[in-house]
Amino acid sequence: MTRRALITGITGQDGSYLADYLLGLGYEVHGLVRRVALEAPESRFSRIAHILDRVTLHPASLESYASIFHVLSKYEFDECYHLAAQSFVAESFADGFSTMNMNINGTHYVLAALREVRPSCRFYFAGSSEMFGNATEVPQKETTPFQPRSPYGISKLAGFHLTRNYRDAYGLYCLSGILFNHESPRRGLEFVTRKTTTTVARIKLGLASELRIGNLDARRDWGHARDYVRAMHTILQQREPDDFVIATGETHSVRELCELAFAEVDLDYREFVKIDERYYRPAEVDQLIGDASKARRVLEWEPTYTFSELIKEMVASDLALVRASIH
Ligand code: NAP
Ligand code: F7E
Repeated sequence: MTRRALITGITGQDGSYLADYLLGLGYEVHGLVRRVALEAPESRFSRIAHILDRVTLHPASLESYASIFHVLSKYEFDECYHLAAQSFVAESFADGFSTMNMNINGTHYVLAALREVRPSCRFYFAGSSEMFGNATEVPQKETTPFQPRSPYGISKLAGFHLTRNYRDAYGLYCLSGILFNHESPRRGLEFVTRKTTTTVARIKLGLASELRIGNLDARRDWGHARDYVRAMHTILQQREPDDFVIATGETHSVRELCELAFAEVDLDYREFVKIDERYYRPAEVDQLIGDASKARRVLEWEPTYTFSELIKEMVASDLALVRASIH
């Protein structure tokens, strides 16, 4: 029988790749979108334009329990991937209240509505390595204590605990993926990888002269979103619900990212990168590196992209996009 999945945040980077992946597996895919997305489809649907005729979209907001309840009552969903969130860490410092409201209450609304009308639907929560924050253990795994350093990290930790509590208290099949940074040509322009690769393309094609950036020494474990959505699906197919760290096990600095991205177009990053303190965070997470050995062992999950393949693909994609915008 055809399986039916609901993706909140289907218009985002992960939601769009997950929709591609689930359609490929023969799923009936539904997405929850903000009304504004329906009103400005050209820009808001750019990542799912190629599958719009194959997915069913429902207007709903993370701020409205009623809208979420309504969608969940209408269809018998087998799986729910809760990816919608205010996902930009820097923005969470600028407006911690909105981030908390959306990410904590939004998650609670989805869980509460599922419990009410679809208790048999499996639920995936998009947890984050930002929950580890100032980690006391290197590399970080499922048992590493959480020490979030941003309102975003705190909101994700609350969502993680809500998810665990619904599992323990009400017996729902619900779990969290604790995903380290994952990127792609569909990454939002504000995140450091995409900001770098798109600016590299603009510099190469004569449309920009510098890349203004913050902390070059921050280190992250960067994987490819395509690999990570595959992990989301596999996590939800296990007999018992359980939480998993998903990561590559490698860490690279923002400086290395810049060096690599500029080298792709035969430029020296030192000539173009300018430090701009506006991009420093009030509390930085200096380094993250994940230990995904449990996922490798239990899920047989492995990343297929290396860091340099990821950055190569992003630079090539941004060069093509910028070229197309010129002609
Ligand atoms: P993203 O590109 O920023 O996508 C976020 C999605 O959430 C978009 O579809 C957005 O809709 C939707 N959304 C935001 N506020 C909403 C609201 N009030 N009501 C309904 N929808 C709302 O994020 P992503 O990179 O795909 O990440 C997916 C999830 O994984 C997020 O929860 C993120 O926090 C988490 N995560 C990401 C990473 C990573 O490295 N990418 C790592 C760990 C965890 P619009 O298109 O309308 O804005
Ligand atoms: O920053 C440093 C910045 O914004 C990465 C989200 O998907 O992954 C993402 O969160 C690092 C930080 O991602 C700039 O200070 C330097 O140390 O690309 P980012 P993030 O904050 O790691 C986690 C796992 C999530 O869950 C989130 O949803 O790069 N950095 N200079 C900069 N960052 C940005 N954005 N811009 C700069 O100019």
